Amino acid sequence: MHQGLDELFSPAQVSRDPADLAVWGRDWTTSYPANATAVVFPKTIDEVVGLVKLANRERLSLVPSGGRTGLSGGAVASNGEIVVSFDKMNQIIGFNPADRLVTCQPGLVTANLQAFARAKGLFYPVDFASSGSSQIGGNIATNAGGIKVIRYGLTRDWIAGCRVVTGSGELIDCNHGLIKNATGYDLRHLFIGSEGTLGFIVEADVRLTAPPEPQRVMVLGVPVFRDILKVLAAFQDKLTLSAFEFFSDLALTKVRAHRDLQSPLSSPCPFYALVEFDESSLPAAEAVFEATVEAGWVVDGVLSQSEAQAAALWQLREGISESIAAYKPYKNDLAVRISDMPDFLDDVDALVSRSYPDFEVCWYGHIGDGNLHLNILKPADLPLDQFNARCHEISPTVFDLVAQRNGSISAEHGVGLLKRDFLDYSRSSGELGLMRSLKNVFDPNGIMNPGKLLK
Ligand code: 2HG
Ligand code: ZN
Repeated sequence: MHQGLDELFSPAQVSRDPADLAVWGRDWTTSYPANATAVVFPKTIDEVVGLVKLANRERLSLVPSGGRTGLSGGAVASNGEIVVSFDKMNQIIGFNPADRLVTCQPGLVTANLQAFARAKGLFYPVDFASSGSSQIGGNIATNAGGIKVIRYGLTRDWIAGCRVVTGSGELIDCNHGLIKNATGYDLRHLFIGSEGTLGFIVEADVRLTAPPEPQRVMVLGVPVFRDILKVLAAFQDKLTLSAFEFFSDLALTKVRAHRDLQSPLSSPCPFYALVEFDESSLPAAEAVFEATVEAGWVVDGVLSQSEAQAAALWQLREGISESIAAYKPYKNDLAVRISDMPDFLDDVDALVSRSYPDFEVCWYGHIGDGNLHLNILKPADLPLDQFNARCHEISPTVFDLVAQRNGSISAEHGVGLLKRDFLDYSRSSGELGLMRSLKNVFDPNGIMNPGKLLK
């Protein structure tokens, strides 16, 4: 089957082994079956060009695959597609200290990029729980966010250039690592966040920066949901934050049970905020902490005294997603402006408590970026399809609350398959029409990750 693949690649670079197809045919989403025809492992850009040309000639569908840590089904192959894994294009191929640029292949694991930057006395600030397996190409294709966005922005902000093989098999070189380049449409930004629907990112120039001071972490107990925003404003008024995260007590219970972790405070609280900042801001942070206690927004808090303690506090937040995976959670990744967040929280909270009195609802996320992760946990005795059907019934109402505020139905997890049919809650029909036209320009035969992002 697909003989052309065997002409293009060595036997070690093509697999049709069902065990491999089951692994490379999916990401971290649980609702879509893996059903790939083959997985290929290109080693060079030329091989990717050859593959895309072959796919155009023979009308083969290609699904790009990085670390497969996505949560929206963007890298799932359910319809007999060929998975294109970048696992064998995983090297750093250049470093220029004067430009502070690393040139890397798309399969480079995020944590390896972070470690490389550290070894050079520099810092790659985009970080998330999946950094040990996610790959830079996938991060770019989804414009990955994570836990430091409040200070350092998203993946988009760190990509100074990229080489891309478009859906018609043309290799283009975008922006060449320049800081300034006012020569018209910046195609680089079209590919960032395009979820493999326009082309394959085959090389990237990633910007590094100076490392921050040592960091301190506080975890605060906040009894009232919307008061978390008052706490955020109080901190932001007095210091620059590296992170401002939150989680509910239910989320804490799950992560503690899963990883056998200590409770951060002496008694439980309905919500917690995790604040990270430079060590030199400690006096300011302590003063803000006292003011928030006096105001009645915060009831208790803990401050890291060592790097190990900071890491332990971070586990309470970063381990949540993994700790609830076994509950087959129905995921929402919502964003509104910070100024809209207090009322949005009230409305979503009221809606889910009304709609799901019998379900556990797990709240956490990057509230400092206006981004909420709302995970509805499946009761053990409810079949998955019935559970998903019940959640689907409410989704339009949740998305209405998002749309009323011009928010986003996918803040950082992408659209993939999971949010595709709801895209019009966040994008106008005019925008969707233009997005489809762009897709046709870059991928005229519709071979690039078909069915993802756009119908
Ligand atoms: C996180 O912030 C990740 O932990 C995963 O974006 C969120 O599992 C989720 O819903
Ligand atoms: Zn997140």
